[in-house]
Amino acid sequence: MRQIKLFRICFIIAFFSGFILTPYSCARKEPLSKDEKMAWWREAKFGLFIHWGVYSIPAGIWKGKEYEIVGEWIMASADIPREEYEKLPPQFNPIKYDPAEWVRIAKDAGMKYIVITSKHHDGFSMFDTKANNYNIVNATPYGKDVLKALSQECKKAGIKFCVYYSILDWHHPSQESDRTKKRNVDKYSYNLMKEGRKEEYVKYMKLQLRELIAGYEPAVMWFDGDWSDWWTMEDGKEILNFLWRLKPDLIINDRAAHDEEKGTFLGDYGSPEQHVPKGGLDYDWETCMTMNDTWGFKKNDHNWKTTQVLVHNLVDIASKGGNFLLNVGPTSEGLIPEPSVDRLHAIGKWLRVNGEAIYGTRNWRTYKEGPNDLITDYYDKDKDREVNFTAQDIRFTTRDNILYASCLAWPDKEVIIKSLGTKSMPEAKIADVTMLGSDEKLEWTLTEEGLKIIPPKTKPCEHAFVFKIIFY
Ligand code: FHN
Repeated sequence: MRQIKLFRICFIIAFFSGFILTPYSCARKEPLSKDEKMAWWREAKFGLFIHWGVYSIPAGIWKGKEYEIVGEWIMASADIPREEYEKLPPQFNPIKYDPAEWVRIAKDAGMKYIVITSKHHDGFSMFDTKANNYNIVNATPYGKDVLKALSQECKKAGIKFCVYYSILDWHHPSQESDRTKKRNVDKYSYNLMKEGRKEEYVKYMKLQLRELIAGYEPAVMWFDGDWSDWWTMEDGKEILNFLWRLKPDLIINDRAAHDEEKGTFLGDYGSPEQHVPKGGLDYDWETCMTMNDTWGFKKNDHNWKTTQVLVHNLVDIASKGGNFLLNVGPTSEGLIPEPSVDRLHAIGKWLRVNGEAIYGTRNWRTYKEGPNDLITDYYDKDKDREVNFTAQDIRFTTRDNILYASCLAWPDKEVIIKSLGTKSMPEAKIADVTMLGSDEKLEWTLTEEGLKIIPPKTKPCEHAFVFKIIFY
């Protein structure tokens, strides 16, 4: 009798001291707030986009003809009938695919999440779906689930695994591509939903989305391809709610339900593509960008952005409060192209010195000083992307009582940060000024005109140079 009494007393103490997780305490009373859900994503700042599919076999060339458009659009741009395109999966055998190496490359680059195409517009699934046999396990000699392997390596490495999913589907029997009907962008083909087939296709989509949530636990669902007339905002809203019932903390981008005319969207963040919004956006956003001019691999696309241009994009995006999703298009053998790997390594090297000015920061009262802006309309292949920045071209990020001022060129003489002048910011009480990566003591004075800093003699890195300004 005494033991039972003693047990009861211990249980009550343990329960109220929280040592015992009860359904009540471990099942949250209320769902995650948006800020709680987005916290890791806002900290992360930099992710890897991977466009990988059977389109990496033609790699931009079909029956000897080179196609201008991005590699993953070859089925539409070369008007390839389904039966013809279906001859590609039996040739797909990425024996050099090494998911651990891909994750190592991403981690070395300083990336915190990976978004990979689970199914692009061509309808071919790069994961083990039961929805049909048109997938990497059932339709290729490779026969293994590349997404499963990557998700496992991401988990081991502490990198968030995320998936891209295309709403439109050029292979599914419910749809047909109608090239006579152009979208507002003339090079994009148009896909139509056959009469009475939409319900069947939405069911198919939901089966695959359920498989992706249950089997791969993605942190982000990156939708794309919602521009066909047969897909409405209502459809998008329904699919978002369907997913949030399955995974309440799932982050979803804007592309399942966005109204281009009104500029409105449902989902957790905006996804400007191939450009950086001029002054940033007043909601969560992520610029997605290619390193050359294609998302999916093209053997003859060598128009690579320099590491300097990529680092400047990363700094500019962070100064405006956004995330940077930088793309690679692996080959049909399963290799990330060498020029991409080199650039990712160089960006990682820069971040190992300057990462504290990017990760977990937010935009300051102004994002920039200086005369120049990035040239980031990357759809124009011929436009020169290099900008002759000066040391007075500065981008700001901040966290707590620290301001980071990133000069987009080496300051070989005194730098003046005008935004900190005693006239423009009388309340600024500066305790210390250093340069990230340098242990040289810096001379600085705060004047009406601005914070004047004599830079260190030795460069601590390349591409962009960060003053760390600590306020009292
Ligand atoms: O049509 C796709 C394209 O192939 C690629 O996936 C990009 C990536 O953001 N999204 C669409 C074009 O906006």
